[in-house]
Amino acid sequence: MTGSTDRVLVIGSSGQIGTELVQRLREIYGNDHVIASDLRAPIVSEGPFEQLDVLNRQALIDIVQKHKITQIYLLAAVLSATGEKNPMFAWDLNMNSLLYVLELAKEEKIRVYWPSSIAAFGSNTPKNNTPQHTIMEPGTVYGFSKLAGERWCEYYHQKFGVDVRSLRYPGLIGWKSAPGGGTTDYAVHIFHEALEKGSYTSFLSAETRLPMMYMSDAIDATIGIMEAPAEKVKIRSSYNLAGFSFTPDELAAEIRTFIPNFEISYAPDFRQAIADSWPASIDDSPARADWGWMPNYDLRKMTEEMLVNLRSMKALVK
Ligand code: NAD
Ligand code: AKB
Repeated sequence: MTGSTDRVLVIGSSGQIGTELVQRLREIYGNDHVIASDLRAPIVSEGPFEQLDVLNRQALIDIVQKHKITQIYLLAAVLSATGEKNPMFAWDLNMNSLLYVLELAKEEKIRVYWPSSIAAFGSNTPKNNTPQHTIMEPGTVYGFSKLAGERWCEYYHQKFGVDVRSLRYPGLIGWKSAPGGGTTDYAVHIFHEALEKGSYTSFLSAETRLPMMYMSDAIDATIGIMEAPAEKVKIRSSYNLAGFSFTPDELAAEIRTFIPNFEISYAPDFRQAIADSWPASIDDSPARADWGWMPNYDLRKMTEEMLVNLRSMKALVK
């Protein structure tokens, strides 16, 4: 359990997940116990923020020591689509940030959260109900970095006793923050454009089925695994995590139940090949059995919450 003496550092706090995670952590542990950090300043800040380039190793060490950090959530990364445009940079950021944090965690006895992704799987992986342990062989630099990162996490746990915990997130959908350059980003963009224009052109084809999750469930899972007793966290590479799966066509049909005239068209680009190499659905039974993971949202509930919240947010900024 995180106690009142814990001090949490979130690296990459201004991104899609960080924005919501910091809010939720601060509601639970208090503003001053959660230090946000990123290259970019947050849009709204209700607690301490440190500007940090995580690749500046000394700056990272200084912040950890200054705030007497006991837990790190490492979210800074280049995602799948952006990674294919600059593979060397994606590898550098995604790998070195993790290695710096794991080394620091070893020295300072810090608990670490680091996310993997469904991108760690590849086109030889069983596509439906993808098991926890199976063929991996990712096809993107982002995917290589996630698979290698998983191996490093398990290694630091086994060799040095580092308390590192990880989830293989599916595509995440939320209304509070924008996605940061992934293949699943269409599933957020579609809601904005449905409300603004009544239509959307998808960069993935109509029948592309991918595992997805509402952000609120992802945050619950993240805090859930970090708070679980250590002995319940039996997998120290990364746990499969599932919400629900859908295609762009099915998501459009669901949006039409709220916006009947909504229209979707398709213009697949380079992201189609990435999506085609990923699973269509995930078996997350080990996460459910080991530390009690259970999602709350399905496609319908997520769609309704996205449209209701984005509609009020857009009305406020008009
Ligand atoms: P994001 O791109 O929205 O946010 C990443 C944040 O990291 C950005 O705010 C960026 O400014 C910051 N950052 C980049 N380089 C940095 C540096 N050198 N130092 C400090 N900060 C830096 O990404 P996200 O969607 O919030 O993803 C967070 C993590 O979750 C990543 O590891 C990602 O691979 C993983 N993940 C995300 C999803 C998803 O659907 N969002 C799915 C699977 C896994
Ligand atoms: C991406 O599309 O790159 C991410 C992910 C599933 O890792 N959303």
